[in-house]
Amino acid sequence: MTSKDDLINSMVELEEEKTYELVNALLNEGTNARDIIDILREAVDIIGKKYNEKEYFLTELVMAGELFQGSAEILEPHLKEDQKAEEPKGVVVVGTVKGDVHDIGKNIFVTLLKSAGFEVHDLGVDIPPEEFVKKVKETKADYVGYSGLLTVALENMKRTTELLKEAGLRDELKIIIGGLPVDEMWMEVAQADAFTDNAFQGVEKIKEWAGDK
Ligand code: B12
Repeated sequence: MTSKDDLINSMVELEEEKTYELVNALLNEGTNARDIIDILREAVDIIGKKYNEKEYFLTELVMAGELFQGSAEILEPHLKEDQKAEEPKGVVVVGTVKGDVHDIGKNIFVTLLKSAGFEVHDLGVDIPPEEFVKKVKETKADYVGYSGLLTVALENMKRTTELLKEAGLRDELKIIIGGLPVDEMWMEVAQADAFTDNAFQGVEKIKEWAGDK
């Protein structure tokens, strides 16, 4: 039997092949794909601590991001929920706000949302407010998700909502914010409708808004 610690160790050591092998092994042994994502996140936290202690550097953090994304691709088919409806359950525009390039968490949220049957437009990272507004108009989005891990992200979340208001789009939309530091204060400043530091909860929130609980 593959243990959770084997996967954590292999990810922390940034062993690419071994990490993918262990992800596959855990899946084959019946471990839930969501639980595997949680294990990987634990490993990223350890990598982050090593970075703070100057044992690891930016290169290692970037590699960790790539490993996480590669593992998420293996897990994606196993995250699919029962999808009877052909029509998407709603249109969601997602992006990491201007000034911030962290995208590991955002990518997980996007993967889960697609798996849950939503049409998702992922803008990427370092996205200026104007680009959110343009995409919301173009896609007639129902929901918007801002991701941000840096303290400076908050100001740009706020600015994005203000621009959506100016464009007359805010009332038709529900906005959710996500990322490690977000809390109720962030939600209020960003004038969002919900916040979470957990991608699964974020998807549950959007499903609730879409009337699909
Ligand atoms: C990996 C990492 C990086 C990588 C990012 C790689 C990538 N492709 O994303 C790189 C090396 C690029 C990086 C760069 C920097 N980083 Co960095 N980084 C991290 C680290 C270690 C992990 C972040 C992570 O990916 N966690 C794992 C994911 C899965 O968790 P998550 O992001 O929280 O996402 C989950 C939820 O929050 C949620 N979620 C996320 N987004 C969204 C969106 C929505 C809509 C929803 C619903 C949910 C949701 O879903 C996810 C799963 O549940 C953190 C420390 C830490 N332990 O968190 C520092 C950290 C975030 N970084 C930090 C800093 C300072 C930087 C740099 C400024 C460093 C530098 N000196 O250059 C640069 C900034 C560059 C920039 N302009 O953005 C600080 C931020 C401090 C602050 N308060 O502002 C942290 C906290 C480290 C620290 N303690 O100092 N970093």
